[in-house]
Parts: sequence; structure tokens; C-alpha cells
Amino acid sequence: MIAARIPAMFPPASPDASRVDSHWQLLLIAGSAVWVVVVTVALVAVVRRRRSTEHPAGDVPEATSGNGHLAVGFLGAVVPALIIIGVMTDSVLVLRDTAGTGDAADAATVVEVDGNQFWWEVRYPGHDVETANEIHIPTNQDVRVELTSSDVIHSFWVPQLSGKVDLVPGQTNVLTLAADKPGTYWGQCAEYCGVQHAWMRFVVVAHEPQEYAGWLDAQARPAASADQTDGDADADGPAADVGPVSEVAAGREIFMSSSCVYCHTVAGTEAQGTLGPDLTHLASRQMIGAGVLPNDRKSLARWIEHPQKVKPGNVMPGTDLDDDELDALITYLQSLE
Ligand code: HEC
Ligand SMILES: [Cu+2]
Repeated sequence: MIAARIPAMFPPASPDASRVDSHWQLLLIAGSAVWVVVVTVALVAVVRRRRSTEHPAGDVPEATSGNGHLAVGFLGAVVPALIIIGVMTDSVLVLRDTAGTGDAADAATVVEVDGNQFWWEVRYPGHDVETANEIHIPTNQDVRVELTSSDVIHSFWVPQLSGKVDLVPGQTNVLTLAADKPGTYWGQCAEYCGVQHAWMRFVVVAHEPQEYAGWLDAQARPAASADQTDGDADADGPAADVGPVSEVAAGREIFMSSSCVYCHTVAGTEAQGTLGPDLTHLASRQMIGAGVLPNDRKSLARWIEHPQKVKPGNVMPGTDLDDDELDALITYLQSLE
């Protein structure tokens, strides 16, 4: 399991991000060159001035000659103008290149992202799939991401893949994501949205196209253990007489009879709440709470008992369970692959 990372821009991993990166390199090189020239000229001036003060007053240095004026005019006006025009031209070209892919209207893959305080709901139109804080895309193609918000303004930012776009309630903004190669790319809410804004992280997971199709298929099916399907928890029989029910079944029972079902969906069960993240395939996720904890037993226990300590101000209330109940509940959650 990986711990949440602070998203960084390097190395760029999409055509857009590479374009922004090459522009940044140009600015760095041009800026450094100007700095070197200016500092060198300044040093030369200091040294020469020192020397000239050694001469008696009235011994005029040649900088005031006609040629000197020309040189100053050239270095002070013409060269900076050329540099600024060059840099500006490249800036405009970057804008054109990256905005040109702005809406990917004919993209084969569309993903809908809904901002919530303080997590990301992700849907895959045409597939009965929903994830949270984890956006899966195929590599080497433009993916159209449709962004909106359920509450306040958030901003979607995956520095290695794209620029930022705001998520605005009642409006759909569009961004194009593309990834050159498979991998996990960290993203972050980039518009202050409340106390847990900093813990509103997410990942974009890019798969080879074939693998992506397989992922979608698997996600579209309920988890095998979601409902009463495993052998030793046969719901149709006289439940009490079937002997010891498995821990998964016991955990399922606790989940279904707790408040969890009002806020969470587990496909294939009566749990159909929509206030919180869809938990249908929770166990396949890398982290919980939008990056605040890795997705393991210990973290799940902390999260379920004390979500307000782990992430104060988030929407989920704590649940009081005894150790056995909590254990079983976590076993059930971890079976949702
Ligand atoms: C009032 C609604 C509500 C109730 C009740 C509730 N949750 Fe949550 N739950 C949420 C919200 C909202 C989040 C997302 C919080 C965040 O990251 O900011 C969440 C997150 C989670 C997560 C992490 C999911 C992820 O992918 O990040 C788990 C696991 C979870 N809840 C389990 C449970 C369990 C088990 C119960 C019952 C004991 C429960 N929840 C009860 C609203 C609720
Ligand atoms: Cu935010």
C-alpha cells in the first residue's frame, strides 16, 4: 500500500504536460542566460569603474562615446525586446497547443468527476462503475473528463498530466487527460474548499487499453462477497441453524444493519446510499479518505471508529462497535475486491 504523495510536476507524463514542461525549460534557459549576461556586465562595470577612478578626474571613460550609446541602446532595448517576443510567442503557442485538446468532444473514453467536501466521486458513463478518489484511464488516448461539484468550488489538478480546471456547482467543465504510459499519477484539489481541502487528494491510474477494458468489466460486477453468496452464509436456510457463519457474512450483517447503508452503496446489496463514496470495490483501492490513510486493516479500523479524528470536519460520523464487530466489518470491507 502506498502513502499519499504530494503531487509534483516532474516528470511530465502527457503531451500537454510535456508542452508546458518544454516551455518552462525555455523560460529557465532564457532567464538564466539573461541573468548571466547582466551579472557579467555589472561586474565588468564595477571593475572598470574602479580602474577609472584611479585616473585623475576628467579622464572620461569611453562609455560616453557614440559607439557606447549604440551598444547601450542595443543591449538595453533591442535584445530584451527580442527575448520577450520569443518567449511570448512560445507562451501563445503553448496555450494554443494545450487548449486545442480542451474538450476532446469525440473522445472514446469519458469520465465524470463530481467534487464533494472532501472527496472525489468518479463515474464511467455507459458502464455501471463508480469509484472514489481514483480515476482509471487507458493510456495514449484523450480522455474527456467532465467536472462538476455537489457543494462548493473545487479544482481538479494532476500536475504530471494536465493543467487545472475548476469544478463549479451547477455547471460542467471539461478537461482532457492523457497519459503516455501506465502508472499512478497524484492529483490534488487546487481550490480551497473547507477545512479538509488539503486531504482532498486522488490518483489517476493509467492502464494499457486492454487492461483498462478488463478493469472496467471487473468493476461493473458486484464483488463476489457483496451479498449472501458464499457457501457458509446461506441466507435462504434457517440462518441460526447453519452453524458458525463466516466472518465475512458476520461483517456484512453488521454493515447492512448499521448507518453505513444510508451513505454508502455496495452494488448487489440493499446498501444504496449516495452521500459517501461507493464501496462496491473498496478493497481494490489504494487509499481511503482521499489520501489520508492507506487502505489496510489498521487504517480502516481507525477510520470507521474515529473518522473525525483522522479527518476532522469530514461528513462521516464515527461508529461505536465492539472489537469483534469491528473486526468482522473490516473483513467484509476487505472482501469487496
Ligand atoms: C453520514 C454519512 C455516512 C455514514 C453514516 C457512514 N459513512 Fe463512510 N463515508 C462517508 C463520507 C462522506 C466519506 C468520505 C469522507 C472523505 O473522504 O472526506 C466516507 C468514507 C468512508 C470510507 C472510505 C472510502 C474511500 O474510498 O475513501 C469507508 C471505508 C467508509 N466510509 C465506511 C463506512 C462504514 C463501514 C460505515 C458504517 C459503520 C460508514 N462508512 C458510515 C459518509 C458516511
Ligand atoms: Cu479543495
